[in-house]
Amino acid sequence: MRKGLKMKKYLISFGAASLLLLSGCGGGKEPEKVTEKKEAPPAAAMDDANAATVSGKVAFSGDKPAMKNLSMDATPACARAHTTPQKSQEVVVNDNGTLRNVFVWVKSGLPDKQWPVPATPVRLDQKGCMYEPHVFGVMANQDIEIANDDPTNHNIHPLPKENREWNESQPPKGEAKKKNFARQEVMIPVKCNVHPWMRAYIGVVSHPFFAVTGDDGTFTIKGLPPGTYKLEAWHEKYGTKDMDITVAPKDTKTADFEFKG
Ligand SMILES: [Cu+2]
Repeated sequence: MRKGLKMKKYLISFGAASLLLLSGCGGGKEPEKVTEKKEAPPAAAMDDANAATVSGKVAFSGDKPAMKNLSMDATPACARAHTTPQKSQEVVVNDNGTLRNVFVWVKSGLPDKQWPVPATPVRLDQKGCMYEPHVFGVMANQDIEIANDDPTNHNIHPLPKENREWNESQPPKGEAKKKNFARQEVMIPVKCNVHPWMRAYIGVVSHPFFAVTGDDGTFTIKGLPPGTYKLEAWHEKYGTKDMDITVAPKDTKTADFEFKG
């Protein structure tokens, strides 16, 4: 009787262990990167045949704020890189009345799955003592390649709340650094300890459904599984706006946002 019970227990724990092993194998090629989670969620199969697309534009209304010129006089090497004064990128209103550098992402509604992490890094340049791009997205655990194209030292200092903070200098034309953030965090501000005007924002997302508005103020998010989602648009000065959206298989939906100055 007692022996039988023990055997049953053993069988149950063995079953649980093999399940864990199986789900571990399903987590993708890079199991070492999901060690933070006790149990990795199952790998997401990208269903391209049924994928939906959400696109839209981010309008700006109200008075367009005047952006101040950045003073780079403290570092002549930075000032020399520009023939005209550089403006703060805090608010960039495009010629067509849209807002640039808005980070749009699927905030909730996706199944809890392990989305494939792109092997290609996202590049962050330091050029003329400005970050390029000013706002960008990356998947959790995807590499960010940070390059210094300037003849001066920079000191890259991301200020995360959910991820590990770090702070490293990079010599002129120094070797590119490869970094990544393990946890979702929208957004992580980045500053340079040498040049106080330098600022970038990184959106770290656990899935690939995000985009940033460019010089036409539009964004496109492709490959979405059919479902109901909360979209969020983030802007560094004007904050966030949410929108609920439902997409059917192969749907193409429009989601327009507006921020007021
Ligand atoms: Cu710098």
